[in-house]
Amino acid sequence: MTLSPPLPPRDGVHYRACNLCEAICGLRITVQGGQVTDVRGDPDDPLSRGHICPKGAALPDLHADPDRLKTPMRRDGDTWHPMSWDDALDLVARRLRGVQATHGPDSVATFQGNPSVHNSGTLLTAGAFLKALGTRNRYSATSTDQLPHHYAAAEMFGHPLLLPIPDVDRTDFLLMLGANPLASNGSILTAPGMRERLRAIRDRGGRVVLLDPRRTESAAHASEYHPIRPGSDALFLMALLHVILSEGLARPGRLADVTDGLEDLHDVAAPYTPEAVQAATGVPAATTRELARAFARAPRAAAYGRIGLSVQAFGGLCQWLLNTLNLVTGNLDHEGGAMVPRPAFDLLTGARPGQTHHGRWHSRVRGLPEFDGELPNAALAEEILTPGDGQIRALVTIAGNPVLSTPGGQDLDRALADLDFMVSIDPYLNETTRHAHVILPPATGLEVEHYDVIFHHFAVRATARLNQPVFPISADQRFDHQIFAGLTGHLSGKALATPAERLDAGLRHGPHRLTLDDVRAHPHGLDLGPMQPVFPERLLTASGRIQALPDPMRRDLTRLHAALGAPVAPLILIGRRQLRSNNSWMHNTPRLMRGPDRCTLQLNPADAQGLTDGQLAQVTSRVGTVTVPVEITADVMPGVASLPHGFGHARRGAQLRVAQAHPGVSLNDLTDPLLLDELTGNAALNGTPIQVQPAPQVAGAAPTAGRAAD
Ligand SMILES: Nc1nc2c(c(=O)[nH]1)N[C@H]1C(S)=C(S)[C@@H](COP(=O)(O)OP(=O)(O)OC[C@H]3O[C@@H](n4cnc5c(=O)[nH]c(N)nc54)[C@H](O)[C@@H]3O)O[C@H]1N2
Ligand SMILES: Nc1nc2c(c(=O)[nH]1)N[C@H]1C(S)=C(S)[C@@H](COP(=O)(O)OP(=O)(O)OC[C@H]3O[C@@H](n4cnc5c(=O)[nH]c(N)nc54)[C@H](O)[C@@H]3O)O[C@H]1N2
Ligand code: SF4
Ligand SMILES: [Mo]
Repeated sequence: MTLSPPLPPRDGVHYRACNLCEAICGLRITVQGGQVTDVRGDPDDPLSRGHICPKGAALPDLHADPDRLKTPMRRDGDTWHPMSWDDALDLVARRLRGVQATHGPDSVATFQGNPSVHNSGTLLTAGAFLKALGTRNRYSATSTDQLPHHYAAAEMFGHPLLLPIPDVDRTDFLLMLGANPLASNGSILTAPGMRERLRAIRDRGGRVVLLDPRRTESAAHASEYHPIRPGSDALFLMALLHVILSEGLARPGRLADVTDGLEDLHDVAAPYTPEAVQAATGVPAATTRELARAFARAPRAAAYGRIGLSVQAFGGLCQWLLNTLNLVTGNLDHEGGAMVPRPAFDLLTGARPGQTHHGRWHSRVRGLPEFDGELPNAALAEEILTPGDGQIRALVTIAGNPVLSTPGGQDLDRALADLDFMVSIDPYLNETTRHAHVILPPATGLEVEHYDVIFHHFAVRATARLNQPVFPISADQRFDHQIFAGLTGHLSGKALATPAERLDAGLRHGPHRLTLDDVRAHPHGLDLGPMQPVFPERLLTASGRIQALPDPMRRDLTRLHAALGAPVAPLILIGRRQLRSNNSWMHNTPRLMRGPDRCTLQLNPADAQGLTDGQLAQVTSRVGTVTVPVEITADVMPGVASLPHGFGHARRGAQLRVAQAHPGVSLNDLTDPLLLDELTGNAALNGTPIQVQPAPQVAGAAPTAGRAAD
């Protein structure tokens, strides 16, 4: 097969937002002679105001990556053959329906990864494909990520997307736990340029307090940093609540009239004095008391916690407690507190009260509950590997690399090799998609039209911006939405509305009554103003009231109480994000991989056990062993080790030449699929007990950090 040549981009300056992470920075991209010659932040973007990070600048490299796939590929043993789109879509639909005809509708599973929410084409069309497929075995990155946020929002406010965002631009006190926006650029907090936004809080006399087991990049920009033991945050937050309620500092304000359960919080928090939780959290009782009083007395304060508070054993309780602290201090739905954004394209338009579901069905092997139509992905490998009625026999992956991103990834790696059929909608042949029988590679990055449907829901300021493609695609390429439209057509005969049609309709019905043309006419983005109060009007609980103490949370407190005196493992592993990584998938970009290898195990000097900086250590958990260089640093607290996720590129059969030269090891070869937040089913990726020892010396062998795990 010969490919049609790519078309050159139009010379001149292109404005579009970066869709790689949640910051959605406006970019100014210059093209000369068919080449991108410059990428910088767009100073006229009303949200990002010129911010950019190294990944945004690397978008042209992603575009030019010789390893990126552009035409469908079919695997025959270990060799891959290109095929036409018509043949590929037809083959995939036939094979999926064939497996379902033999083994039942749920024998086909789906996994949706992170970039599917960063691409409006995928987001607005993949749902119809999943519906046509009709399986209950749906999985996504949500259950290794923000599921506890959704769970708490659904229980307290009636919808998983009613997520309060810290109003960082107007607050006087930001209490931040388990988030590192200086590396991640913010999450469930679309506020590009957090360095400047944190500085502005301090400059106006406010306070930024960070609690994290690791003194992170963000700690340097906080007013103060306190180490906290992994997984103990719910105890710490309970102690804050205890002080506020027992010292009469609660001021829920106008929302008290529309809230149930406020009066029960006092008794529930009673056992959690700062002194009682001190040993478990590592935070001195006096510090906790002072923080509680200062938070309650600050004119405008916001409590915010991200991945560190959701991918842990008490994720659901943590997110409930953060909302509750904001609520009892009068900061929920209040300027400078935590507010629910209302974007121009509003996914909640038309949502009715009492419509959020969970626990309608359960996973077959471990009985884990569904939430909003999805099962916890900690169950995926066992659902493939455990024989019996209802076993998964085929898998569709969409924009995901679960072999590297889900707990016990090596089990999943083994499981995928066992499937009757697997198809991946993904532009790369990576650690996961190498198991596929067919890869359908979409156009991506600077080639796609994109309107951010999700992250405006989490943005500190309402804006609207349409991304026009910089590069035209060749006749052989397809967009995600074309692939899903094609597959849906084959499966059900249904035609899908295009993303542009959906966007236009959504904008017209949204709170700002815009059209896609209105947005198109503003290449730097339309500024629609700061967040506004939305409660009680937008509450979607069946009662129409806020639930301050939902029953599932009340029940889960038994588990939390048991953690108070529980023994702690001597060494606990947590994850780490790095500015120049994007989960598992941008390690193939040379300019992001320059410099020393970054996949190191950070250990406090007290835990070094004779290991010296750079020495190879063997790290073992209940589920696996990896060999990785150590970095001895007082930045991690004693008893805690930190390893970045998304590495582990030594597995054979992928086509990622740059990444394979810096393979590192996969954190998720150590994380344990049995460790969950039992309330929500979210994976507890942070908090894995490990042992560390010097790696055995192999005579004559050069040290390598990677592990050929195949
Ligand atoms: N231990 C540990 N594990 C973690 C985490 C952690 O903190 N610690 N973080 C978790 C979190 S928060 C997340 S979100 C997950 C992320 O993990 P996944 O959701 O599995 O996502 P990625 O690893 O980013 O892989 C993204 C895939 O999407 C493909 N892709 C990129 N652009 C496009 C596109 O436009 N269209 C399509 N169809 N595909 C595209 C890439 O090639 C890549 O294969 O990892 C989770 N895993
Ligand atoms: N550069 C870059 N940016 C990214 C990503 C990326 O991979 N690279 N991934 C994107 C994605 S998918 C997401 S979801 C977001 C995540 O965004 P963030 O949540 O801001 O990401 P992290 O940097 O992982 O920050 C989590 C912090 O929690 C700490 N932590 C771990 N365990 C605990 C604990 O038990 N308690 C407390 N208090 N802290 C704990 C860790 O040390 C870490 O500093 O980032 C997004 N942005
Ligand atoms: S911060 Fe995120 S959105 Fe902004 S340039 Fe970097 S990767 Fe892109
Ligand atoms: Mo994520």
